[in-house]
Amino acid sequence: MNIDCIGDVHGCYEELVLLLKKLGYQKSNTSFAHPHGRKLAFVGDLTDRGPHSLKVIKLVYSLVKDDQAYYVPGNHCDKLYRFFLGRNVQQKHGLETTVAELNNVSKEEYSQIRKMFLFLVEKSPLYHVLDSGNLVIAHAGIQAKDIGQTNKRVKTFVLYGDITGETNPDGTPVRRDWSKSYNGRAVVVYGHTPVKEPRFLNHTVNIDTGCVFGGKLTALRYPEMTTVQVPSSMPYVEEKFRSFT
Ligand SMILES: [Mn+2]
Repeated sequence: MNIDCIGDVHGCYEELVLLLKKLGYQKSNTSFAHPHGRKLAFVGDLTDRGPHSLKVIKLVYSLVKDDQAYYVPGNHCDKLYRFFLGRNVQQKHGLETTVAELNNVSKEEYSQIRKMFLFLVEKSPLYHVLDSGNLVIAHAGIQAKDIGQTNKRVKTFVLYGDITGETNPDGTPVRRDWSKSYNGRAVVVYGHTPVKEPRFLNHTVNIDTGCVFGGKLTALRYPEMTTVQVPSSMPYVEEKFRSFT
């Protein structure tokens, strides 16, 4: 099973198309396909902050519908999902940019995009277990003992990471480095925490290289375990990147 895993896109549509082309995907109707039958896997956070969230939703919807891609939701996807369901969610931390795009399309297009996004979230698992259990795609990661489980605690972990409930001085949630103690045999590919370069540790790979913060959009080729990247067109925001010691 050959899969190209894609990090957090956050509305960076142009970078995504460039990355798909660089990976060898070719345009077919509304989506893309690989001549050697490779598949894509998105680690979630398709929207918010970047310039073209709606185009990213449409493209990933087409890819998933055509069985060219796997998708798992991220915390931003979960919030947009609840927005589309009419729940009272705060339009901040990037959601406001996606809502602004939605306010600029016709009623017909709005309901079309809403349907596409509900399909994506409702038809996808919280995390994907692929290649006979050798590969797991989870937005913020998952602990080995939780693979196969889907309770509320696992959902929070998969969407938000190993949070303590405390906040850093800058207001961001404190996140523990779960990958440091990951002891599973399956390779866990995840995103959520922007890093300057893909981070390989204990059979885990963080491929969120902060495209929306001016970093790069990264793909991890599985099982080759090599990366392919395109630079971001967004302004660089140094403080958004996490460094590990
Ligand atoms: Mn993200």
